[in-house]
Amino acid sequence: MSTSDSEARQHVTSPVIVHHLNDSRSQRILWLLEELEVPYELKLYQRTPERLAPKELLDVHPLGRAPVITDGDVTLAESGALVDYLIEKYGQGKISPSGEAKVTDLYFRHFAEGSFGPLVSNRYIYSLVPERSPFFLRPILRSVFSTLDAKLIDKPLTAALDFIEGTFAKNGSWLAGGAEPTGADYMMSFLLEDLATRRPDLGPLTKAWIERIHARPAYKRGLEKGGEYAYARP
Ligand SMILES: N[C@@H](CCC(=O)N[C@@H](CS)C(=O)NCC(=O)O)C(=O)O
Repeated sequence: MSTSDSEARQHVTSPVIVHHLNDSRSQRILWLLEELEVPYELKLYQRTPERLAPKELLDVHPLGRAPVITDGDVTLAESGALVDYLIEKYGQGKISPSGEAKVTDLYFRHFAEGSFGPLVSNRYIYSLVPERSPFFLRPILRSVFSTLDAKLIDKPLTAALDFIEGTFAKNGSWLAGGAEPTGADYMMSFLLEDLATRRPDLGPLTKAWIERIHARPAYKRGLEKGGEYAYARP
């Protein structure tokens, strides 16, 4: 059997299970698997009233967060690792940028959870803490966290969004350039979708990119299968 026959067979009999949490980063994994046309089984987990993952996810991975996949004997968490793993194992060369695009793709795959994600998450947490506090503390906590946001988040987040907008101006439809999304777009999707629901001043090219993603049939299939996902409906 040739390598490509073996890859094709592997493709059809993929034993991938995605442990998917509603309203979460695991939506980007469903989008990727749909684009790659890899069959997969979905196990759905519902966030608790505190918006945390349910304890059942701890049975799959010691950190109990989404996304996690199991693929035969492999159990893997961390969406950047999953995007790389799935593209390498099941991509059949469909997502293989080269030259400058390869470097840009590498950069954004790491920038997403390494630098950009913490800014997005911290902004969310800073807004959440006062609202989840006893009512008599809220005014003071709002003031403290809004000062923290202004000092620690606003400037780097604005710079990052300008940089992302500039990347679209340079590279066109997708972050690394080219006619199809690459790992960079899968990795950045959840974070910019999330931000779009709370920060309406995203650049026009960034907004158009989100709409381009939402219009893709594979994205829509993933959304339908994954269920509740607040961020696809800004
Ligand atoms: N950097 C990790 C982040 C994982 C993460 O924080 N996932 C969130 C969902 S978006 C989660 O499971 N939250 C529930 C919890 O922390 O209990 C990744 O990209 O996979």
